Amino acid sequence: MLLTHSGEYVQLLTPRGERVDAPGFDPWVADIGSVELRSLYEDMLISRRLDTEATALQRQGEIGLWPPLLGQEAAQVGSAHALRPSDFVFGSYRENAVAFCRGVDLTTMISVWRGNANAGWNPYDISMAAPAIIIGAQTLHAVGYAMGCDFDRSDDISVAYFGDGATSQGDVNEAMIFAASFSAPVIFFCQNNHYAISEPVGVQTTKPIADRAPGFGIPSIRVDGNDVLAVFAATAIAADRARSGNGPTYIEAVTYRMGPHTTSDDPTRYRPETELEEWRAKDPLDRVKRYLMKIGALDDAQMQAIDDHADRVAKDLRAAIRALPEPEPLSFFDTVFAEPNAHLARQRSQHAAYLAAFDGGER
Ligand SMILES: Cc1ncc(C[n+]2csc(CCOP(=O)(O)OP(=O)(O)O)c2C)c(N)n1
Repeated sequence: MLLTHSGEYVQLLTPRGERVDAPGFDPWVADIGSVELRSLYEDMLISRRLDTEATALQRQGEIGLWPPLLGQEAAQVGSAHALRPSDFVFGSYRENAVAFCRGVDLTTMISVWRGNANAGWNPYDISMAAPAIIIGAQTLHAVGYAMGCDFDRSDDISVAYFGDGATSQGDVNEAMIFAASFSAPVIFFCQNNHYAISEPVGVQTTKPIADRAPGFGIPSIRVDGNDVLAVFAATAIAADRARSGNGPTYIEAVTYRMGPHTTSDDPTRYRPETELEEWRAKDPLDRVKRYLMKIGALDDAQMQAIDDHADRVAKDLRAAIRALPEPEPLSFFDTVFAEPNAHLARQRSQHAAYLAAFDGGER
């Protein structure tokens, strides 16, 4: 049976770096040899480097806020690699490794968090919508887009990424009903990172999250979200189902948010250190590294080259972010609506007057 929703999860690579068989899933990763796995590892490592760099930039006052993805690299990189460039992705604010895999310009991505841009990247450049801050709203957009693919007789699909907390949101449930009713070619990709800010997942559900989808008529797969191979296989299966007219699939990737919700959160107030230790042992990068080393597909020189690459990306990003020109404060009013209107014009002039009050050091 390919699809499971029993509380067990699919795993192909154990935390100790052992490859285990998972009938039904193995064929979907048959093309992933040493070279491909090394490149998945490299993308995960760069994603982690970007994430820690962005966190550091926030701590140094260079950007205003950052939602870390530390610990979720396999869920994001594994799923993103199973998609085609023409498939369309709808994510929340945390899918920055997905955006990286889709080829986003990193400076553009981070400029939003510095206040230099409103929405970040151009969705059509990377077939990925701008990040959704409203929890779960993007699931409705993804279903609508998928239905559009159907109407256009295209075999492109869409993917909605969301968190465990979002599963309690009305929008997500409405999206699932619509997707099931219209057999929309969409993947619901839930990263169960165990927390919705300070709320543990047990407050959202007392059952595995994947158990919900069959009630909507959507088959689900529960997968080890820290296992890049298992996530790739699950997403490839779901994408194939959608492309071949079999409608939506729900994936619950069981992972863990190692950092805070955002840089303004303090997880020590609600999260036991022992839990963190437990998940540190399941690190998504370590297991791939161990496996690659075990099969002789990664040596010290290759490792150094990957580290150097990640360092270069981070260094270039830092330089580009610091070189961004100061934004003109009133320009933000220009991009709220397509047409000017009196309400916004009033707000603009009031804000201009407020800023003018600072001239000459007066407050
Ligand atoms: C509709 C809505 N309600 C509440 C919030 C405030 N909020 C921001 S993040 C968050 C938790 C989301 O948790 P989850 O869906 O598990 O995603 P994660 O941040 O863990 O990736 C909440 C409640 C919001 N942004 N939108």
